[in-house]
Amino acid sequence: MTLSSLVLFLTLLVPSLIIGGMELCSGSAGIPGTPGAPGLPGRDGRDGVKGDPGPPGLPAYLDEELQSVLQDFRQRILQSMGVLNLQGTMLQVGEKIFSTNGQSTNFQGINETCAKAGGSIATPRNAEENSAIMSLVQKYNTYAYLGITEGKPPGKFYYLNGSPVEYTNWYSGEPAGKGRESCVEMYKDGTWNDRSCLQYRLTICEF
Ligand code: MAN
Ligand code: CA
Repeated sequence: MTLSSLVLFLTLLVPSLIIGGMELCSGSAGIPGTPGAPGLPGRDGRDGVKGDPGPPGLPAYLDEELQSVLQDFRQRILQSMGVLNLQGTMLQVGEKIFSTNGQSTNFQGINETCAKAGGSIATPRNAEENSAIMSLVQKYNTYAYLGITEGKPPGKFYYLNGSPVEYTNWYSGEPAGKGRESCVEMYKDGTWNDRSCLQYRLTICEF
């Protein structure tokens, strides 16, 4: 028996090896562990193909269920408008509605209040709208700021959307602030004065 076949013989006979001075005993395979937890959901797939068209619908005016829902909406809206009109806090001029909460604050506060309510600060575009705002100023006996501010050059005024004012109703001699008065207040007679934006003025919004 050669030396190499002796080594092979011993290796097969004795299932132990010595590696780097550490003795490892080989045994039979253990029982498999329990399966791992499920993974995270995958990403959304791509959109599927467009479906077939649905069955033909009724024209809206023949759809009784739809018509009854619309009638209920109409009834509810008319009820709410009746209540607001009676309270006198709402004034309709054409498509526009002016309303006040009766509170006074500075120009920035008024803009925030109106935006939160889903509207914007009252901005008269013609004499009729100006009169509606004036009636609220008179009722609450408090001047109101309008949605108009001074831009460049000083003495030139713009709507809050940046376009130059068209309709105006300045008090005689106004605007006279020449860059020192950047907001516009309405007096009780409906005329306008350019004024610092930090006064407390009546909150009137338009919707
Ligand atoms: C007077 C006028 C106005 C001006 C105010 C400011 O009423 O000069 O033009 O805006 O004072 O207090
Ligand atoms: Ca002024």
